[in-house]
This record gives sequence, structure tokens and C-alpha cells, in this order.
Amino acid sequence: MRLPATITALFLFAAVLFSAPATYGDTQDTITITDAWVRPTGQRAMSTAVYMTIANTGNAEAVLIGASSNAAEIVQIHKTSEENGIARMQPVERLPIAPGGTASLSPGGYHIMLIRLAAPLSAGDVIEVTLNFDGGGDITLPVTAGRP
Ligand SMILES: [Cu+2]
Repeated sequence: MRLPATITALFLFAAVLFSAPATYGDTQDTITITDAWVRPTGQRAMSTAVYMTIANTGNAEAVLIGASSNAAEIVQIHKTSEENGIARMQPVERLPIAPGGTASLSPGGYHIMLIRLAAPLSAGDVIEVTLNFDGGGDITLPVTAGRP
């Protein structure tokens, strides 16, 4: 049986969506991303945060140096830290992940900040996030709104 190309493409897309943990891309076959999610927003929200676990299964250090998304105009790597009891977010230029190590992007710590959202995000909405790694590797993955 031969399936029409559009149906085949849908199956492939579904396979990408539902295979977890997944490795994305040829150039970054040593990076595995799990538990990605984006915090749903209210109707007037201008920003929100993306969380995930990034594992480096390679022999060399991997460094996350930036990100972009179809859901926001500005995307930054942020770190939340506490100063005198007040939580502050700061942009981070580089997030290194040691060989064999993981970076946990989770509430209260590192996150991918989406600024100037294109639209509010409800639970179940799916956006696309691209991670840029030092050395030229990009990884694009679908991210669903709501805690996994
Ligand atoms: Cu932030």
C-alpha cells in the first residue's frame, strides 16, 4: 500500500511528537532533550518560560548559546537567583553542559524566556523552540503548554 505524501508526513510528525525521550537533528546527536514544557499564560501576558532537561551524551562539553521560537519576538536564556530574599532573573550568555552531564531548566532556576508573545498560551497549545549550540548545531523541538 502506498500512502499519499501528506498522510506519510503526518505520521512522521506524530512520530516526532510522541517519541520521548527524543534526539533531534543530525548535528546534535549527542544532545537529548526530555520533559520540555512551556508555562501557560493569562490572556494579557507578554512573557512566559520554557523548561526542559538537556542531556549531553557526548565526550565534549556542549554549550547552549541562544534560542528562538515561533511564539515570541525575543527569546533569552535566563537564570533565576535569589538576592536578599528577592528572586531575580538574569540573561545568561552561555549555559555549558559537561560531557555526560545534564542541564535542568526548571522553575526557580534556568529557563528559556519568551518575551513579547505572539499570542497567549493555553494548556495543550504546542509551540516550536529552537536551541542554538556553540559550534553551529541547532535543535528544533515541539513544546506543549502545561506541566508534563
Ligand atoms: Cu526569565
